[in-house]
Amino acid sequence: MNDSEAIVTGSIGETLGNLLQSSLMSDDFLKFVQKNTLPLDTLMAYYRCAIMEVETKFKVLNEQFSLEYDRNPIESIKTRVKSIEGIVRKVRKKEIPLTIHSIEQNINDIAGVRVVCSFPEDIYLLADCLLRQDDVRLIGKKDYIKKPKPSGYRSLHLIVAVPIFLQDEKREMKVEVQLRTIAMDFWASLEHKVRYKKNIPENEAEQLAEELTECAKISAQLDNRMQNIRNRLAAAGETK
Ligand code: 0O2
Repeated sequence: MNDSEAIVTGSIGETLGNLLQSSLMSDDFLKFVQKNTLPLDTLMAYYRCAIMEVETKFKVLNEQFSLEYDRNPIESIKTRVKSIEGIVRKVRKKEIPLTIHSIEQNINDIAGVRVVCSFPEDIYLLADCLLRQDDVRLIGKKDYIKKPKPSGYRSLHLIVAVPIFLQDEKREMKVEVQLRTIAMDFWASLEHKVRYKKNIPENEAEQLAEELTECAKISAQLDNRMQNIRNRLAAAGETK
């Protein structure tokens, strides 16, 4: 057991465990964690540093493309650190021990970077450029573009480890990178709203899910057609 694990399995860890067992996901619980758990705060700061590293890598690539080819493959980059509540939910879902060590080992998406592109081919181009960098280690890849989820969800997910450089230490941190087109992002944000909307009658929820699956197919077709147009323009020497 490492130092940070020892701290959380002490009195704070015990209390967290009890609160979890009794399903107390209250504000008090969250405040308590934020106020008392220094190792968690430190870990979250490390994840924020890792996000900065990865976000900068994408910004650099975008800048280079802009100089070299006069176009920006990236429309926007969104980043987030998973909330403590989200982490606790994942701990419960995965049935892993509630320790700092286990959270760091088993939860891969505490640090999240979402890169939104206009065209599907840019997703793979950017993913390749990122993974070729010698300080980026690929841990896992899920290609929901080639194989969409049954809901219709599409995106390319990479779990990477990147180093962060602290005062006396180099530390490898995991970051989940989600790459998607504007159309995929639009779809996912609407689907997310529907998914978490409570009080929708069951048959209405089913119809909405069907409608969303249909929209996902249409948006995939749109992505492909727009890509095709861009490729034809490039072939005609109008763009790269
Ligand atoms: P949030 O708040 O977006 O972070 P894992 O344990 O992480 O390996 P998991 O959770 O099945 O297993 O990973 P997966 O399938 O790669 O998906 C993780 C994230 O992808 C989700 O994060 C969503 O952001 C997104 N995602 C996956 N499937 C869907 C979907 O059907 N619809 C939408 N809108 N988003 C999806 P979280 O953990 O849900 O939360």
